[in-house]
Amino acid sequence: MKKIIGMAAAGAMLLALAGCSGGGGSTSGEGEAPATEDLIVGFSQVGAESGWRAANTKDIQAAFEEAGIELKFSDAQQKQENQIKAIRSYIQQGVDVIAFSPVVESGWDTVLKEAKDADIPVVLTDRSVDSADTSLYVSFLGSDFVEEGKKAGEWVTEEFADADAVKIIQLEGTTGSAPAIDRAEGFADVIGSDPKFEVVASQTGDFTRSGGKQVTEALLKSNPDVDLIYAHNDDMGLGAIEAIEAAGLTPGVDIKIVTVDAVKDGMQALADGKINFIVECSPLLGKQLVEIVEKVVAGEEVEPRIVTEETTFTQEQAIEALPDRQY
Ligand code: GYE
Repeated sequence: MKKIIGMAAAGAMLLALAGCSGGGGSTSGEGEAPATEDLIVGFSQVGAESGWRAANTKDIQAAFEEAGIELKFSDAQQKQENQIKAIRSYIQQGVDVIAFSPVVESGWDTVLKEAKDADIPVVLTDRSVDSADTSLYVSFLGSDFVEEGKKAGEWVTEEFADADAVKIIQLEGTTGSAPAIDRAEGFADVIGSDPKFEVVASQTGDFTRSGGKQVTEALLKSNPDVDLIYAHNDDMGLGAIEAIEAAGLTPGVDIKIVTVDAVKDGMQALADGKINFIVECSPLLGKQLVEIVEKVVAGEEVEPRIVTEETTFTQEQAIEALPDRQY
């Protein structure tokens, strides 16, 4: 941290830039930008709830290793209190930058203010916070989840163009998380204008395979005539497949399934005809996160919002893409 402070004061220009990006800054000291091998970044991960998360963790750890930057890593096991503890510990240790993927959207202002007061820049990866004060973090790197929900909804309107009535079960992600809120919103935005679409049940499966299975098992009992399951991630969709098969039905045929992520297991199920459509959400954020960290500590301006580029997959496209799929 001392080195960042020194570096930020190296010239008026640099100072101004550090101020712009919301990064730490000071008015005293002199020196060079900190050497990569001296940097320490603290990262607080959501957990290990899904294939997406596993790929994201692996990619971030690999990118920092390749860049020669020390990464302190902690797994919050899907609990906000654990993330707050981890962030406080990184502040105490005086790391150069804190990065984290917030499990839920709200309740971060106090701890983010503590980081700001300690002059430690914070980068949000993957999920956002709902803090009104956007100076509490320097950048948010991740997908546009509303857009993902819209893409799922658009596929559904085309797929069921000729149907008169469509009953839908929605498997929601972790309650209060940005992807659960936004994927529900984007989907509802698109299908909501046509009354033939009815969401007969919507419950959280916490982004896990077992959650998706349990919720689907229960919901199929009260809604045996459902036409479609919209799962906020592949893992819950894969759990739903197990529940549908256990009920003696054929996933992808009797009940259609649309999911988000496009991790290998999901893509395999899509290629096998058990899932009908997947909206991609890329977990490969490591390289971009390293770039942001390097810019922030060099006092350069960083984009406040960096949106991940992603596509969608049909069953045919999944068969083609699978052999080269990285995650
Ligand atoms: O879609 C899901 C994971 O935040 C984008 O979290 C991420 C989501 C991802 O558990 O599989």
